[in-house]
Amino acid sequence: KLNPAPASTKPPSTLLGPSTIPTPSKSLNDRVGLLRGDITTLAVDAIVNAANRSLLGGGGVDGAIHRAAGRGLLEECRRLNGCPTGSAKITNAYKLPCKKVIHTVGPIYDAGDHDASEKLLVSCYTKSLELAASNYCRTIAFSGISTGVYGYPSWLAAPAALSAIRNFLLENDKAGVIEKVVIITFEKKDVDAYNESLPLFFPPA
Ligand code: AR6
Repeated sequence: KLNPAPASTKPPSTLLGPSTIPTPSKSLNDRVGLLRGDITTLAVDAIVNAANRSLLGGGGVDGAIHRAAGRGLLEECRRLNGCPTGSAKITNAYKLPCKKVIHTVGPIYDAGDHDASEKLLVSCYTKSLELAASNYCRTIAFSGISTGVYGYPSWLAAPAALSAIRNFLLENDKAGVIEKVVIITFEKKDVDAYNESLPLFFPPA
């Protein structure tokens, strides 16, 4: 069920051109959900980690995922030889309740070149969904990518993420592998950003 949009201070609707105004679709909306909590507790098929290019762990959600998964995850990540920004790699989940971990590397936000940052962020979501589908992961949960240490403002990241998810479900997932995409937020700023953007990209049918 979609959350109601709170009063807006920064209208992300300005990011939507007239040709991209989404049409309502109940079946599409049923495939996307918003939760607040800790991604390491979710028993979905795949969770998406906001990693860095080394894939060897770090702070934020990456640190939480590695701590909860245990040493096996780090050992597998060592064999992956890192990952470029905007791309994604998949591993097993070890002690986590999910089945797989998809590690994606978001951009460090560059306000001077917003378009380049946005392209990379969209690519993170698209590549992660592609990997999930090709590994038969039907349920996937995303934490915010780049919205912590990497400084991407949540109110700009949320519409980019939702646009990528919507496009993937409509255009790329013709076989309908992905049943549910969960966005799990941790902080109030992220909750507010998604509450504002969700009805724009997934309007109530
Ligand atoms: N569950 C869900 N979301 C979380 C959790 C959690 N347990 N912990 C944090 N978040 P960040 P980035 C949210 O900084 O900006 C690491 O050191 C958080 O509120 O984890 O992509 C990596 O190794 C924020 O909205 O990732 C990289 O070096 C979102 O997760 C660098 O940070 C992402 O924040 C990546 O920075």
